Amino acid sequence: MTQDELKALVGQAALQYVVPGEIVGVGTGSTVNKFIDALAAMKDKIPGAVSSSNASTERLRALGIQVFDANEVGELSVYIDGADEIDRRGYMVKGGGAALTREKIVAAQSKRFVCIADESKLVDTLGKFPLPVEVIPMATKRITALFAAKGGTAKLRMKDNAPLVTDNGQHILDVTGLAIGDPLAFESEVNQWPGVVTVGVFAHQKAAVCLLGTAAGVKTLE
Ligand code: ABF
Repeated sequence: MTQDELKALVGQAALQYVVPGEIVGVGTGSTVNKFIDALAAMKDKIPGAVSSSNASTERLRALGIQVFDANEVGELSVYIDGADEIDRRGYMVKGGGAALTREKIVAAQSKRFVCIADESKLVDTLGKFPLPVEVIPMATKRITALFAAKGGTAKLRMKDNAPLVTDNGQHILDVTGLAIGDPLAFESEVNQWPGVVTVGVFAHQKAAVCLLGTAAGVKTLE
């Protein structure tokens, strides 16, 4: 099976976690796009979705699924999103699509995080994928130095020859050279550096379930 087919497989499998009659939290990325496409088949069974990015909002609306503002709704029963890396404990690195801040907000608003990913995302230790960190631009230099002290190299993410600007008007640093053995402690520490908007380690908002697309079918890790 191709990687695209594996993504479609888990996108479809995630439908079983959507609670009829309830608003669903929807993440961002190519795997989630497969989920959104599958969700169209049950759009009459749910009031709509809360979305973690402008891109997902557009896709949901184009399929006739209503999108609610996070402030208009209460706690969500489930949030479905992809990951750049996930370990067997459900800890993840996210933010390759630059939507990490809104993803963490919707994840925190949800009782259960269901991660959908192809098997290439499963790792023993987080950190091989460059860690995305959304930052306030004036703090970039200082945060780069703080990561250097941990052995990491932070690079400003660019788009069309200019720093990429997130949906929240901020910048992204991608940090290589880290091995994140204690994701909970790491997330807590980096979170309190002034100028960090969101660090792409999702340990406090880890996945409760991971639907992993493998050549043998969908594997459920809980
Ligand atoms: C989002 O999309 C992310 O946080 C992660 O960066 C990415 C995964 O993308 P894909 O499904 O395209 O691999 O969920």
